[in-house]
Amino acid sequence: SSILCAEVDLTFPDDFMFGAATASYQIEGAWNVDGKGESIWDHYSHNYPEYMKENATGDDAAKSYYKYKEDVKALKDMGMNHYRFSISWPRIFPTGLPNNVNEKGIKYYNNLINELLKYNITPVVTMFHWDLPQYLQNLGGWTNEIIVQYFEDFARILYERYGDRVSVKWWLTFNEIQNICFGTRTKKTFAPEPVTPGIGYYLTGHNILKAHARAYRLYEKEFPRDKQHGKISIAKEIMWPIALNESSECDQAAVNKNLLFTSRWLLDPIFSKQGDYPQELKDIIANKSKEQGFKQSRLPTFTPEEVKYIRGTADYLGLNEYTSYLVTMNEKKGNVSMADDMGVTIYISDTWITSKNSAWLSMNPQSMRSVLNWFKDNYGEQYGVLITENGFADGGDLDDDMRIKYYGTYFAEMLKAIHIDKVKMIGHSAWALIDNLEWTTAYTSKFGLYHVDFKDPERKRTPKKSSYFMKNLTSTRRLPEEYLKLSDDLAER
Ligand code: GBH
Repeated sequence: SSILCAEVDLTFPDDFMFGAATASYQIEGAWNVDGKGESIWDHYSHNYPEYMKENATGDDAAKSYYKYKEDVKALKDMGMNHYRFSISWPRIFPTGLPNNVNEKGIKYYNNLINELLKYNITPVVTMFHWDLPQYLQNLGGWTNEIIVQYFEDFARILYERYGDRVSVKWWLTFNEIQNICFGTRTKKTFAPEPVTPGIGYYLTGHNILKAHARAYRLYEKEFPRDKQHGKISIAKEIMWPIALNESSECDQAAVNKNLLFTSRWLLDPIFSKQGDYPQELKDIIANKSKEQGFKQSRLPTFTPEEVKYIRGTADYLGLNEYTSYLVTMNEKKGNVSMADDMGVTIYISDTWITSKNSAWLSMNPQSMRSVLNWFKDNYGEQYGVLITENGFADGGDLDDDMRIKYYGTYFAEMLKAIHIDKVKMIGHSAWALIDNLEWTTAYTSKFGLYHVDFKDPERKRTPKKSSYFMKNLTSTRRLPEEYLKLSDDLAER
């Protein structure tokens, strides 16, 4: 029976999955151990140390390659049902090509999966969380369509070697496609280093959509669902845009334009009934391209067969949901880039509580409910939603009260989405299980429910206060009432 409170049911449905997430480059270390090949993040951090905070690298990171049993124990101690982790492609195929399988790499993830299964923790496997084999990058990375075939080969070996265990059924092909595209925008914030904004940017998204669909269709064809019971999707990041001036029609238009360029661009081809890129997006980029002297649109086109092939290639939605920003229209002409095509400026309100060294991330719990409703209204209510990431950054203190407040208020809004708005939720994965390398921000911004001592060669893990909050949540399956009010207070800011 549910406990009702201030008219919001504060209990989590019985089948709601609690879990936590990580990604290979951010935690594993052992960058050149046991036959692993070089990834673009190894290459980038070694060759452009000036772009990494404190010249850090992921060479050792949290040493999860050696300490994975401790990571699993942390999940178990918090009473969690699932673990979202990613596979390092160059650990499996050192060059990314399928002609050379690294059995030691295969074994590492088998050990991890078996350790999870010992404790009834369900694996949620991300195939690609940004650590592309450098060899494939040398071929042009995601801008060369040849990679679609190589991604299919990579997906096949994962299904073959890991999909045999029934509880290995939650797959995510890609983490945050748009962020992979951002790798073409400027060398300073993201690997790889070739910078081709406005062209490589769209080409990257285009080939990734094709690669995703290939992995999905491959599963349908070669891994019958009566034998493997997989559910496949992507993890999409959606930051919720809010009109800078709520009564301005122009700012309202900026909200829609922002969603068009950040989210509908990649979601419509997979989740919409008609498939393909939105017509509005095609028109804007075609017109811009023409104005700029291009003979054709910088946005690549799908053939009708490709539209059909990509449409419907998801069994649920993986959602990385962190925060909001304010948007307003920007008519200034800039360089050839997605930002210029979109023509929207983004602000963070100085009344918001932002997180340490990750200024883009502010505490905006309402973004959770808004995004969940937006997705349902746009793509239908048939898709269950698994929150694949959600979390707050700080300096790494064990007394992480801000993180607790963040999770408490975001869960409050999620419960409203579940019980009031009838959004079909699968579960929640906290980012992150342990402190890790936060990409170029490296070790200056910490997201873990567990502290990792990066000065200690043993990388000792210690539970933070927030891990006890999670433990309480998984055992009571009920959110303490105070977070409803705390969330309302944050909305006032
Ligand atoms: C997720 O990405 C990632 O999946 C995960 O690996 C990461 O650790 C986690 O979130 C926390 O950040 O160019 O200055 O406007 C989100 C990472 C955040 C990267 C927003 C790009 C834009 C910053 N992204 N960011 S900026």
